[in-house]
Amino acid sequence: MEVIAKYYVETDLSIEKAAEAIAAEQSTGTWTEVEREKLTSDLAARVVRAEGNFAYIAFPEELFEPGNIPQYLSVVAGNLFGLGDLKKVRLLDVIFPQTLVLAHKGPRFGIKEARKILGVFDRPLVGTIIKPKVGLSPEETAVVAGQAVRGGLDLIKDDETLTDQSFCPIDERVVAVMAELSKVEDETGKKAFYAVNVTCGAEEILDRAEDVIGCGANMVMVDVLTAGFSALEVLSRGVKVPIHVHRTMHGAFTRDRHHGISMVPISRLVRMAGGTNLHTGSYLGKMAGDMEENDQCRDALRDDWYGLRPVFPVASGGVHPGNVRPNLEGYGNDCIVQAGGGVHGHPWGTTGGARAMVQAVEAWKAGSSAEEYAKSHKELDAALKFWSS
Ligand code: CAP
Ligand code: MG
Repeated sequence: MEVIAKYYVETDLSIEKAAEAIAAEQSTGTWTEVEREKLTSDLAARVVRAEGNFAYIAFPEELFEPGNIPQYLSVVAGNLFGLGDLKKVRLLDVIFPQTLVLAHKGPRFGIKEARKILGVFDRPLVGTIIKPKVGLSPEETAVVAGQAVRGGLDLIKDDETLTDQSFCPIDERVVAVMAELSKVEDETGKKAFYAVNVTCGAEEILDRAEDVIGCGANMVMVDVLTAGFSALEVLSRGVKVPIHVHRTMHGAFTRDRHHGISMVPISRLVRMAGGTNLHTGSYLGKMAGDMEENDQCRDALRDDWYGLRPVFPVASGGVHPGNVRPNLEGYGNDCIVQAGGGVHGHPWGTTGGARAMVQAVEAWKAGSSAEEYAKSHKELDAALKFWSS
């Protein structure tokens, strides 16, 4: 079997020569002929197709160490980006054979399992990011979380830069937030996840996750691109809670459509490594994105794939009740739509913003425009007026 990688390439060489250069550099070759290369020909990658600006390279499966995602990336997304003969090159997708996919357990908690915990089956999940993103005390964080769940939200998450800083020790934050969420559940029956950001060094991340779960956490979060895919996989194999995967730093290599790495292979690797939710970009928000790529990420996360559990795509970044609809039209029911400023910046505060987000999702489910639905839902009406001004 082979691993097939698809690249976009800009070069002054012929596309065939450029494809051959990628195949050689990423398998058995280098810049000049080496006598003993003949001994390794069974591991040589080959050019499957090269035309226009696209190159398809087939790598022998034996080149890959099963279970070693860092090594997979060193092959398909390694030195090639530095080859002088390539002016621009972008890794668009990677198709792994079943044996390599199943060298990974995938999500312990997929969409179905996460929904079962919440008791929410028939609509997108709605979440928020605690804002301000840093600086609140554990108690202040808990107040915001409680207000959000009272407004009907299913998921509260730490922001990507909040971990265990002196101003908000992680254990104290988890204890305070989970106590507040439990109080809200007792009063309202509403269950919610609190995704605690356990991002830290590889030697410590599992201990940190186990520690916060011991404090009552029902979900952990990891910044997969700064912590690493191995950190995610250690978590998914080690802890028995769903994992929210943030992609901060992705913009360094995903946003240039002609150079870097698409979110599509990242999505496949996050599913293999066991994430439950993955930020894959909003269809209309503040972050630069590509709708077609969002679709491809959605499908990579949710389509049948050798039995690996499906993963929630997360629409986030500049989302507010007035732009929920295009995100749900893109991702459909099995997604998470979340807003930070779009909840806490509501004129009536966090609970009002949460209710407005929930109402925007209800409007989509009912096939109604947000404007029409707002006529009978005051928090949504206030949000539309506030953010349209
Ligand atoms: C959103 C967010 C998320 C972005 C990341 C932020 O806040 O918390 O990190 O969603 O982008 O810090 O920007 P707002 P992406 O809702 O206030 O924008 O989801 O594209 O990875
Ligand atoms: Mg953030």
